Amino acid sequence: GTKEQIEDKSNPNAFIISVFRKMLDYYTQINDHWRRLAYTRAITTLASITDRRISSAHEARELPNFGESLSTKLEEIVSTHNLKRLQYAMTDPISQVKMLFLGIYGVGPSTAERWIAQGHRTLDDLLQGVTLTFSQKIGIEHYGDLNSRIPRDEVTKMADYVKAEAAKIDSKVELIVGGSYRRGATTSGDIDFIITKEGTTSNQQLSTFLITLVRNLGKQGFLTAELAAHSSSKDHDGSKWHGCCVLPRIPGFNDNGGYKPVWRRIDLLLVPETEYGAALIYFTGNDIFNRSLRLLASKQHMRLNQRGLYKDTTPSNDRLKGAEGELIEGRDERKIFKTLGVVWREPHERWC
Ligand code: DCP
Ligand code: MG
Ligand code: MN
Repeated sequence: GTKEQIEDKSNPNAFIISVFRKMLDYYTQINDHWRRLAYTRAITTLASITDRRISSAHEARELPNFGESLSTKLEEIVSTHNLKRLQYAMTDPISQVKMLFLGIYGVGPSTAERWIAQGHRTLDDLLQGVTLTFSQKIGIEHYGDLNSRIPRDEVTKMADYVKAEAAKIDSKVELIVGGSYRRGATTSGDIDFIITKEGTTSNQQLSTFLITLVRNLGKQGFLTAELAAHSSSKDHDGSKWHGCCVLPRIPGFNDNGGYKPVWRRIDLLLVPETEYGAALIYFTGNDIFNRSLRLLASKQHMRLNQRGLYKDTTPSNDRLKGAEGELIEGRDERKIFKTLGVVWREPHERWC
C-alpha cells in the first residue's frame, strides 16, 4: 500500500510511481474502476522503465498506457513535486467521509456511499443510526488500532508466537508471513500467514490443524475476533481465517511504561504443498507485481493464479466453471519465475 515505508530507489521514476500509487489507492477506495485500471497500467509501464527518467508530458505521451491526462499529471508531479488532484482528493470533505467509512473493516464503497447519502458523517453517526454487521462493529470499536500500521518487529513477535503454538499441534506444519512483511516493509497493514505442510495435496488435509490452531490461539486471548471475509464466496471453504489478534505482554518489548493491547488484523491461509510456490508469489505481491506477472503469463499463452501456472488451453466457458487447464508448475516459486522467463526477484524486490 501507500503507507509502506520502502520506495524502490533503483527505479529512476520512483517518485512519480509513489504519487500515482496514492492516486491508485484513492480510486481503489472510491471504487472508480476505470481510473484504477488506468493508474495500474501506467504504474506497470513506469516500473518497467529502469534506465531513464521521464520528466515531460511529451515524453510520457509516447509511452504505452499514457494518455493526455496521465501525461500532464506526470509533468505536474515532476515539475511541482505535487499533484493538485491528489491534494483535492485528500481534502474534499465528502471524500474524507468516504475514506473514513471505508476504513471500517467490512465496509465497501457501496455501503459507504449509502451511509453518506443517508446523511451520516461520523463513526458516531453510524453507531447511533445504522444497523451494523458484527465485523463492522468491531471495525468501528477498534478503528484506530486496525487502521494503524504494524511495526515490523511486532509482526515478527506475532509470527514467533503463532509458530510456537502451531508447532505444539503439528511440528511438520510450516508457517510463513507473506504480504508486505515478506517484501521487507518496515510496517504492515496486517499479518498474512501462509500455512502449508510437506506432502499435502489439498487444503482438507490441513483443515483440522487450522481449526485446532484457531481454537488454541482463541483460548489464550491471542485471537480476539473472527471477521467475515469481504464479499468473496470462495472464502468459506475452511481454507482461510480472517480476524483480529493482540500480541500478549512481552517483558522488555511492549511493556515499557505499561502494556496497552493493540488490535491487529490477521489472515491465516491454508495452501497445499503442491500450490505453495504459486501461493507464495500471490500472497507476497505486491498487487501490481502480481498483475505484471499474470500479464506476462498470458502473453505466453499461460495462466498464473494463486494455485499455479497453467497452460492456457481451456475454453473460457470451462474456465468460468472453475476448470484451470493443464498445470505446469505450482510447488516451486523459482520454477514459476523460470518458466515465465523472468529473472528471479527476491521478495524485497517485488514492489512493482
Ligand atoms: N493481493 C493481490 N491483489 C489484491 C489483494 C491482494 O495480488 N487485490 C496479494 C498481494 C498482496 C497480498 O495478496 O501483497 C496480501 O494482501 P494484503 O492486502 O495484506 O496486502 P499487503 O500485505 O501487500 O500490504 P499491507 O501491509 O497493507 O497488508
Ligand atoms: Mg498484508
Ligand atoms: Mn492480508
